[in-house]
Amino acid sequence: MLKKYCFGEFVKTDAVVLDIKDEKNKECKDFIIKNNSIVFTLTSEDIVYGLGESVRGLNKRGWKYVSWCSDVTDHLEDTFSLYGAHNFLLIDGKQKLGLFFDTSEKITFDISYTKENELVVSMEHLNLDLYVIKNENSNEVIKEFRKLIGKPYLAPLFGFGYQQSRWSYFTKDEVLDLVSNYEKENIPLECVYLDIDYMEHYKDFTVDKEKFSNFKEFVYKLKEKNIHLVPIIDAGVKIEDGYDVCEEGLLNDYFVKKQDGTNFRAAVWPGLVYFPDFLKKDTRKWFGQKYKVLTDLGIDAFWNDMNEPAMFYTPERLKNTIDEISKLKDLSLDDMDLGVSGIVKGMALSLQNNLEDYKKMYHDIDGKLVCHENVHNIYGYNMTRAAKEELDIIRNQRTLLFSRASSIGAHRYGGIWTGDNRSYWSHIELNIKQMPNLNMCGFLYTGADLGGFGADTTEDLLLRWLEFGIFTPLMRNHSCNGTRRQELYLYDRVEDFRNIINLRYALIPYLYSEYLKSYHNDDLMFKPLSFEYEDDEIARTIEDQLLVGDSIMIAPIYKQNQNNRYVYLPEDMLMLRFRSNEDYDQEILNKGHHYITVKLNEVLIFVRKNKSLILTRPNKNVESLDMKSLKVISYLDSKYEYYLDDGISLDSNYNVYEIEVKDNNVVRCDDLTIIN
Ligand code: MIG
Repeated sequence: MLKKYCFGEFVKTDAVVLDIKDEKNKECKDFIIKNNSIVFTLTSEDIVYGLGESVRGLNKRGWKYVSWCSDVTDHLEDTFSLYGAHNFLLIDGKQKLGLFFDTSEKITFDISYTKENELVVSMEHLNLDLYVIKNENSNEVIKEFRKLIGKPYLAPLFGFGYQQSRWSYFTKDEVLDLVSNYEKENIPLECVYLDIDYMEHYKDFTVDKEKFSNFKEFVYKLKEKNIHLVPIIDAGVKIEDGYDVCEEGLLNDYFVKKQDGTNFRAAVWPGLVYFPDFLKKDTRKWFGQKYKVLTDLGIDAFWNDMNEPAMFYTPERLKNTIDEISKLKDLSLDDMDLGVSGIVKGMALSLQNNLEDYKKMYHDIDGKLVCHENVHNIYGYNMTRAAKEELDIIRNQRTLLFSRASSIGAHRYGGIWTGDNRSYWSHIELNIKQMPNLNMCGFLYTGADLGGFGADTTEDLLLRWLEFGIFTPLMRNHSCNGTRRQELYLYDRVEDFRNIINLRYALIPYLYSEYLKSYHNDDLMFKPLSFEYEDDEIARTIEDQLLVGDSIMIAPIYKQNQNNRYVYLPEDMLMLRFRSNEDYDQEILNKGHHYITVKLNEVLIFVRKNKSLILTRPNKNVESLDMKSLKVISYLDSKYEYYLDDGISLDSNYNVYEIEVKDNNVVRCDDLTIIN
């Protein structure tokens, strides 16, 4: 059952693709309205899933969250908002209730924070469409919700390869050096990222001619090796005479305005910038077509950054801050008290991403000026939409594309990565817990900065994180400048890293097939155990074991110096302990509690009863994988439906190959070759 309740008015988000009629004033027993809040009653047993990219657990109970796309480098337990505004919740109790709060405005979720048995959803003004989905079964709620919001972005198959990033690889030589090191160590490599320093003065759609001379030749040279370069595109457009993007934007009125109609300015990496008004169709068309500058040079992959939008300061605020602070300049040393230091610190810190500055931005929506505050959460979404819509026209095939800021709706246009995490063990755990919630909100092509973006990594953390990362569709190792380097060949355990990456490549047929299933069947690729083992009270509360696709369960290690972990099996399973795709042992474990040894170079995969895992022979890149030669590891008899498409066409015209195992023999495999 799906019902829609409309409250107030807000700028259309286009998050929903179905036309559902409003239940107008009809009574609904599922919630009550109190002032500017919608209140739902929870029982103590209810689990509340959802909110996609947010901190804390898989179960969101016991905290409050604010949907407000934020450029934040602290992903801590008390961080209210990250980069995404993913307003979907699933209450898993006796009945399952899916709730989607469709709005462009800021919204707060108090989930058993103020009162244990209440979910209170508040806004400054209740301007939203609330969709309520009811079903007996969590999987069915998700299916219905995903139908409501439309098919997710579909990544190219090469997007499942191993990707290496860093802020930044500064020159062509640095990139070539990286590539040759991966070659030397025989570690597969699919994509190399170009962070902001590849540009001329951080100007979008330019390439620094000195550091990256003959760029096209360079792109094609890497293409020959099947390596894709992935340049970053930032939201802000540098203000500079003679810079075509700036001049065209000015000429055609494509930028975000101030209330008086002049263009809004702020500073980001290029210095002063204008922000394209992505809420305008014309702006989207124009900006999206700009990607052609790079696709003409052979580029087929992009990441969109700083599109909350992030700003370092506005010129007005900086000037005002300097003026205010300089008023203090005649104070004597004895006057330098805490109050003065508080003022100075406070002003400096509030230069960045200041709400008052967002309130000074205006969008032109069908000729009406709309304050940015009311549409903030759909800004990054529309940048990605601009890129995707035009790239599809320009390239007529899949482009690898993902964004930092997003809200539901954006899932149709690109993937997302989870932003500036840190090399913390707790951030591996966060990554694990975010995956199912992101899938629920429609984001399938997603992943975290493996190894951690901020702070210095360690070899064991990087290895453990990759051991989880081999399951995430977006598998990218990225790190901040100034931190310890994270390229795999730099470490003593290079053989372990090679084995892990090879295992990832061996798993690509399975992962891609399960990804396609989630796409076509509106399912989760990463599922909490409760979705499949509903009546198992222990399984219901487990947050650090996940089902990945239909056949397997994983139990990653996310703590330092721990070569053992507790694993709960909701049914008998076949445990595979991989040291490499070839070197593994297997053991049948009974339903129940286990304490299992997992050495630093080992990965556990649990095959469910009457299911099978498929693997291929790894190779140096996705292009060279034989997706139709498969090894099958089955636990008892099984039938596996192998989904496969060409990995690059915009539409996924997929085939389903059936692999049937009976009495330890593959008795059916359609057109596939079975390997040992
Ligand atoms: O202000 O482009 O999240 O991945 O390396 C920082 C530099 C801007 C933030 C992104 C990060 C990227 C960095 N960017």
